[in-house]
Amino acid sequence: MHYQVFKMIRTYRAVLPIAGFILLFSCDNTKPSSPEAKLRFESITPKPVSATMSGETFTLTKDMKIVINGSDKELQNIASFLREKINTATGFDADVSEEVSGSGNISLSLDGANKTLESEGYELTVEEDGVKITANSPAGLLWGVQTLRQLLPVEIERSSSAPDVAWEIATGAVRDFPEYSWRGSMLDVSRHFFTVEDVKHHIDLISLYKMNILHLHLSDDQGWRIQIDSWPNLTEIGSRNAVGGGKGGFYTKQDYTEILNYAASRYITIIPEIDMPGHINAALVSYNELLPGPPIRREPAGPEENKPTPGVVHTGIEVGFSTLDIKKDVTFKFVNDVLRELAKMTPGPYLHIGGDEAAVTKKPDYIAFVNRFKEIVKANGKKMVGWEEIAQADVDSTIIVQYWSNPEHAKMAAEKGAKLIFSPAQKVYLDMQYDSTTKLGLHWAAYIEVDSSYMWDPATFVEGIDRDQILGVEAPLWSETLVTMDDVEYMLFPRLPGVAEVGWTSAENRDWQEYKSRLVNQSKRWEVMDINFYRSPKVPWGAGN
Ligand code: TNX
Repeated sequence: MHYQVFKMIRTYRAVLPIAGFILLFSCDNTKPSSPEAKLRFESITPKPVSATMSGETFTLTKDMKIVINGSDKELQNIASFLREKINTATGFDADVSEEVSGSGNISLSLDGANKTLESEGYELTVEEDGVKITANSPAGLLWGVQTLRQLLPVEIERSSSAPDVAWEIATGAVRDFPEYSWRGSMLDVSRHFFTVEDVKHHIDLISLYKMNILHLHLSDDQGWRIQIDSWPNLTEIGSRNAVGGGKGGFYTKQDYTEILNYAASRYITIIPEIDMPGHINAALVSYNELLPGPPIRREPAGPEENKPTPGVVHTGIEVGFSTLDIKKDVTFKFVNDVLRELAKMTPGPYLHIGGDEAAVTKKPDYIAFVNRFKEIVKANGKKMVGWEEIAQADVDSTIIVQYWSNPEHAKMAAEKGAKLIFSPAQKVYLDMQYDSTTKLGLHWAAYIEVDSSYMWDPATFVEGIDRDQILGVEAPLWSETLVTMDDVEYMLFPRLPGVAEVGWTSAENRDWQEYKSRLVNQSKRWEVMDINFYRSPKVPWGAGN
């Protein structure tokens, strides 16, 4: 039809104004979705509850706006996040506005979302003349924005403007909400320290895949990483080193607040962990009075024997040799002070007290410790989280137990009515090597290839646990062998998006064969983001990788 009009114009120049009129009003402007735009729509990760395409194209143009329905601060923040991404990559100067005018806009709304989407869900509609995202909560809206980001060409991830990109999105609708409310990543900042900037980067990485929990392992035998005013030596001495004798470090309260604020802007809850009563060497060597034994200081053995040595922070990677002493009053002064200060600086509802691998704490002492921690955490207005071993103590429905290795502990926790987080070491310990040739990482639990970390279901992983008791999943990243963010990225990618999907997408909706082609598409984004990832032979990355 276009060609005919064209011919008509050529032949009958005299009727040009009429032809123009016809062209303007009868012409079909519809542009079918490009194969690339379709592929992006099909590659949303984690996989949404539903996503259907309608075959046409929406294109970002320089006159676009981000329209918000109200002056709500959170709405504005989310809009600014999107604006920043779009303007940086496109070179446009899109505004955030409360005025609805023109077309080609992206509108964000906290009104009118379907209640069945619950608190974290969103609806995203892409039509030829605009995009609309609605949600019941700011978190849901951000997840919708993260989906939109994945629908845009990968150049949207650039840190400078990309010329000549057609900013096209396939039209269609996404309706989405998570399977589990706890979708976490844990970063061990004790064995090696990671700066505030590193942690922010980590937050950016997990947010792209809609994770909402960042657990910070703030203390261990090898380093104490958080300022505690009432016990200054914890950081004065206890933060000096890292595994292998490397550079230590710690977060001041101000640093910690900066991390919290950044996480909050991405709707991520920080779970701070102080590991007790074992894994406590960094504190013991900072304060002699905490050393187990009689109040008169005994002569401790040297670090080569793995005994706490005053003033010397352990730099090896062996575990299970340190403990607090339950008979000492000063022990509970310490625990009270630390948890009180930590509770005060943490707005979120949880404190993680560790509780793992207390190999040299006598069993009755261990149970008494956990019961005391429980009371102290409660008195500070927080909910206690602990590694699975705490299931041996008096845990109840107010307690969250983090399963990592022994199914008996998980069952015990469930029988006592506690809630569970699933971090099975042989599936989601992302410090595990991919295979025997991986240069970084450990392998005591397993070699974990990308397919293995994806193919499991928290609801059936340990028999006999009620789905309702499972809050979700968390992927720990222990840092004995990880020094730089490049190392961190290499262990996270490509496994982390898969763990995020285990938490977000129902088991029925997940399939490795289908998922692995989505990963290929996601990897193009990682390349633009300069993420250091493992080119697993399990994934058909395609040419150029
Ligand atoms: C076990 S799992 C640990 C950590 C180590 C990790 C190394 C758990 C609760 N404790 O102390 O860093 O293995 O993979």
